[in-house]
Amino acid sequence: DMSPQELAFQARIDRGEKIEPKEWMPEGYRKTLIRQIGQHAHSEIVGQLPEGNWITRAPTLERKAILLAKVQDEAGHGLYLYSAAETLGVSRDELFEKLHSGAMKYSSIFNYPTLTWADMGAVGWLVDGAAIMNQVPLQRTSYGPYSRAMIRICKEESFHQRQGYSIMMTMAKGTPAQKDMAQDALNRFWYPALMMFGPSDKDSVHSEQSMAWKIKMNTNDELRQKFVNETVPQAEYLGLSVPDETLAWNEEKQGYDFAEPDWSEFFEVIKGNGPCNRERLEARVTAWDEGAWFREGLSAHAEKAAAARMA
Ligand code: FAQ
Repeated sequence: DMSPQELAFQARIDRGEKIEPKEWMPEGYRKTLIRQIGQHAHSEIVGQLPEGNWITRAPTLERKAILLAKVQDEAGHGLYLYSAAETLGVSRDELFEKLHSGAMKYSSIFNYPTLTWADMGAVGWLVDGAAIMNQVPLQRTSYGPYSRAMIRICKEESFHQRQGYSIMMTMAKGTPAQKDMAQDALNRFWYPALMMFGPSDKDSVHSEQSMAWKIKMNTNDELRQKFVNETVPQAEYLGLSVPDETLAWNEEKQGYDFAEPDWSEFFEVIKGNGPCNRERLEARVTAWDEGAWFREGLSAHAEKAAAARMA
């Protein structure tokens, strides 16, 4: 039972209007956006860690420069998304505090380790590939600052996805040992990538309301299916095999039948018990603590500059 104000708000959403920061919105809409945009921002920042792990060990200067640029883009995406969240009345410090205390999540995928150089290929190809699949529809999301952030972010994500696929092509066409590394990376990242879309629709608590508000444009299962349909031919082109014996083209649904990820593993990872959860959070908290002197210096400088302007 919606109030007249809520009915009018829903009618704006249904007409495809964008909601802007200073406008009235239901508290639930605001809270859901802060949760989703905040978690997305945290994912970008924590997502720098698995790839940052390989910058010093990239095989060539060119690969190193490309990887460095990609990881820098992720910092930019994070800052862009924190700014979008701030327009909803939450401060950046509050969001960081919630990440560091474990009160807010970040994507499950970044709790898996990156063991070999081929993982840089698999992350770009599969993780950025899944990210794009989810984020392209979000360019049409109802909240103005979020949708505009997505437009810019998607352009960079598509470069990221291609750089990953380029690494996979080199590895898959390389020596037998390199091809084995590429296959191993695909084996380890396939199911975690499928988990990025969230739990199956029947277990997704937020989908229905978020889709009515156009905070989400598709269900988790819809996007997961789309990802599998697009990615399987890419694996075939590489001459690699998707680690799913049940994988089969289904003519009727014009899509692949595929095995679901192990959902108990997913729920463990989002509870904090994945292979790298502790290490990732520790790295973020340490970076925050060790950066205190720098933040203080910036604030002191800003105060001095403001005082000088007043004088
Ligand atoms: N990981 O009711 P739903 C990137 C949680 S891309 C962790 O279905 P919702 C780029 C969910 O929060 C990755 N938690 O939830 C990059 C909820 O718990 P809560 C980031 C997950 O929100 C690439 C509970 O499960 N992208 O970073 C996950 O409607 C390479 C119930 O689930 C985005 O964030 C998960 N995978 O749908 C960077 C996109 N899935 O909050 C570096 C925007 C679900 O009540 C390198 N987000 N949960 O405690 C979304 O589209 C949605 O939030 C979903 C989840 C689809 C992720």
